[in-house]
Amino acid sequence: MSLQPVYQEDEVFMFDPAIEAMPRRDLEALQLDRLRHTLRHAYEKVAHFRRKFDAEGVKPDDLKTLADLSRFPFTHKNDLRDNYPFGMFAVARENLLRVHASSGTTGKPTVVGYTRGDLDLWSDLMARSLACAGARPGDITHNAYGYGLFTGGLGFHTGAERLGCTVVPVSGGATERQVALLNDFGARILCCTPSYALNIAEVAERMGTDLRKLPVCYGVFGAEPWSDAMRRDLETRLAVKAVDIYGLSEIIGPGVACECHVEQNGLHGWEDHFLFEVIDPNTLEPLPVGDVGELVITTLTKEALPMIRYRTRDITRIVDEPCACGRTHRRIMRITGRDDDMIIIRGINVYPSQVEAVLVGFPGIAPHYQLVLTRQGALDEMMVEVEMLAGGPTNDDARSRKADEISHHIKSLIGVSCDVTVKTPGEVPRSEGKAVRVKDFRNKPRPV
Ligand code: DLL
Repeated sequence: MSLQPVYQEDEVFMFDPAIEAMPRRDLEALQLDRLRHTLRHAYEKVAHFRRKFDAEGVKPDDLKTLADLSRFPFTHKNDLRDNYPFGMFAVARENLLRVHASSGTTGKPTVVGYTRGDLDLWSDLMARSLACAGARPGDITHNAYGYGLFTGGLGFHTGAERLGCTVVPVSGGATERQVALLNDFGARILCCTPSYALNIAEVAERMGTDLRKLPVCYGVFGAEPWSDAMRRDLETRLAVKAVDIYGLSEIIGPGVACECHVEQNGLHGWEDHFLFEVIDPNTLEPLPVGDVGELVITTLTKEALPMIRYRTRDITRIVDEPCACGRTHRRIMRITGRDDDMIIIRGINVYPSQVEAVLVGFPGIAPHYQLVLTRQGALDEMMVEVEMLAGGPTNDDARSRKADEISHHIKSLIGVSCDVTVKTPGEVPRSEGKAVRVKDFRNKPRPV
């Protein structure tokens, strides 16, 4: 296999330049028009929305400006569960070409569905996102997102085809084979969760395959929170540009927002199809652009499953600054975590991604970790489980010194006291999709 440059700084390439670089004024006019239509569609076709609008005393025609959206009720994940499986759809079931569902670790899964038009839109948005991340027509795209009810696999698959890429539909798992295929096929684009990318890198190192020498030059990583420290680590191990992509099944799947490879600084939210708000999760009031809060999304063109003010629980802020890539769609900054992932340790709020930022790159420590939560009386305790780097000292003494060092850093950087256990290499479970970062035993006994 020929050696390629680490990565090429390609020129900006937009899948849909007229839309992606649209002047804001035109974009907002388009949003208003589409929002009016969506509110009517939801009200007329979905009993749930009709009931909710009526209860709030609002009608679709009350929307005169984009700001009027704040008068309309929110939609929650539970609304989908309560209407399980098909009660939230605005079209007859026969008009759905596909359904996806969340894994539903708590309670019933949430089911989402797509008309032919929705699938077309999703492919376009994923093609747009992949191009934004650095993919080009003709690229080999290695897709290690899980195929199945999860939206990752098929979302990337149809989007890459729409862009004109050659897709390797490998799905998650069988990591040695992933390494062999990356080596043999020479993919330029790697698509998977950041935690799985790390797993692939580690297995490649063990197999003696130097991923840095392969043609892969862009990693399109998302579906879970990750930190800038993790980005740097992945960029070094894989010699790629690591680009963040965001989405959620209730809205469409991946392709709601994506970073550009030019700035790698916040994800362009595709505002011609989605309206983004950030609210204060306590007062539920919309916050000004730039403030940190919960992301709320309204779909503007979805047929089967219009979503009005969907509370994502994802914490972020939106920035309205020009981007060097020329796209005018505002950027959603890296999601720090979900408000339901937030852990309160002795009154201090902690997101797993903050702990990650301390651990990744810590001397002598591998970038694999889990947080174990327990409850002592009324107080929550957090234990951090990490691992020594392979090849380093693994005796009890070395590990306990390292644990003290890490605990000290977490205390000084995040402000929480926690116990740290440093395990031997390979002891922390590896991810093949979304990583399990938190093991929560606060309401159940911890298995021995
Ligand atoms: O995770 C869709 C997806 C697939 C996105 C592949 C990107 C790549 P769900 O399984 O419904 O859909 O999970 C959605 O995952 O509300 C966030 O909490 C989290 N999430 C998704 N992308 C990111 C990201 C897919 N880039 C939930 N950063 C969302 C942080 C993310 N969290």
